[in-house]
Amino acid sequence: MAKMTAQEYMDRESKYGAHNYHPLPVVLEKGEGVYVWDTDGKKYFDFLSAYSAVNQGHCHPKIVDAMVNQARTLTLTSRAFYNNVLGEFEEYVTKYFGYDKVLPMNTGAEADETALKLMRKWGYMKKGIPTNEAKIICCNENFHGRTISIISMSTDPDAYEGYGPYTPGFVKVPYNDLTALEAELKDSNVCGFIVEPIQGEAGVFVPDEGYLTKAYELCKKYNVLFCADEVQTGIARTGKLLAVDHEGVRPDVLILGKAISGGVMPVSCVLADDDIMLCIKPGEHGSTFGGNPVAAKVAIAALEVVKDEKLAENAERLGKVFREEFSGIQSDMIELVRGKGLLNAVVIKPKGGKTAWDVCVAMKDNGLLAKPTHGHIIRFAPPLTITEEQLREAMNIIKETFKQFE
Ligand code: IF1
Repeated sequence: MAKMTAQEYMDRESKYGAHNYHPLPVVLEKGEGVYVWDTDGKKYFDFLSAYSAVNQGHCHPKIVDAMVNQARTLTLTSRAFYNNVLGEFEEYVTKYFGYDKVLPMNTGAEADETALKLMRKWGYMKKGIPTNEAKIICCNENFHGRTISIISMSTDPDAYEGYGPYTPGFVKVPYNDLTALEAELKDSNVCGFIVEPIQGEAGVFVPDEGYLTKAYELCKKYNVLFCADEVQTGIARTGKLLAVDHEGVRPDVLILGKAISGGVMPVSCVLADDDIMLCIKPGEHGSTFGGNPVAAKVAIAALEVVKDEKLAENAERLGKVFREEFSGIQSDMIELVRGKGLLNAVVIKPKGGKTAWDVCVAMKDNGLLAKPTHGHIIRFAPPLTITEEQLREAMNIIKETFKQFE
């Protein structure tokens, strides 16, 4: 059978798949390290890394081997029974991040939902908040996932419009605004504050130095749990193991996802100490696949790769190279570049009717994949395994592309 054309692949998705995305017109077939190939054999730098799920590079052999070996042995027991692998993961990941306990889930949204439930439980059982009165503070322009309760926190109409009625009990405050945060923390019914250490989807908003530290201190002052959603910023992406490590803040509740599996399958989890985590009793929360043996082995391998290959250090060093090189590009379409480690974004000024989308399509034609967010921002997030030589080659593609719009 003759190979399908790229258009035929795209048409088939459009015919049989829900239209809940508008992908860049490229059909990928293979991934290895920082590269992906399309169905016509064209090679690209992947500068999205599946929204920071592929920090260890595509199809990392150590992670894939861990997956295949366990998949041939025992894939799923459910939590109705014990198995020999879940405890190994639980011990490894709690020691790796320095917490008493872990609650394993699958997607980032499920881990966020778990964190919301955990903070409410703690609020009732330990803070004495009256039943069904618990409130959680969240930030404007947040992104924590796509479930009904999570979009009830959202200020982005694309995320929440048409999905009401919304879950009550969320109080929104401006991001990076300690005064607004403290004003709401004074409400004794507040059990938690959930925050992205850097707002990814909003366009890589890095808060002021000290914001996370002061926010944490305010939470302690008012006996409120500080919850960091590190689904996108965690696992070495910003140049430290966790983005909160830049300020030495230790969240009461830590949410991980995406690259905790190296992008080979959905793995997520919530970490907390006993006085919080043990508020959830047997039978009060769970998931069929949460912490399954394959996920457990994959996550251990993915986290070992982060340490063995010093991915945080690499992200820290090459992130600086990226931002320096980018600030040297002469283009009146580039408004500014911002980010931390290898989580960066460029704000694009439309020119002659050309937008960030057009730049991304042109970069695609030149062999580099990235995607705009919120119309005029392009996120650049390559796998953290990228070498300096590969980064500079990618930078040349980006520079050449912007020249095409002069
Ligand atoms: C999409 C971006 C969006 C996340 C944070 C939880 C989740 C995410 C901080 C939920 C997921 C993904 C979702 C994906 C695109 C991407 C994303 F911010 F990374 F760019 F959408 F905003 N917390 N982010 O970033 O994790 O349930 O997806 O495993 O929905 O289009 P998930």
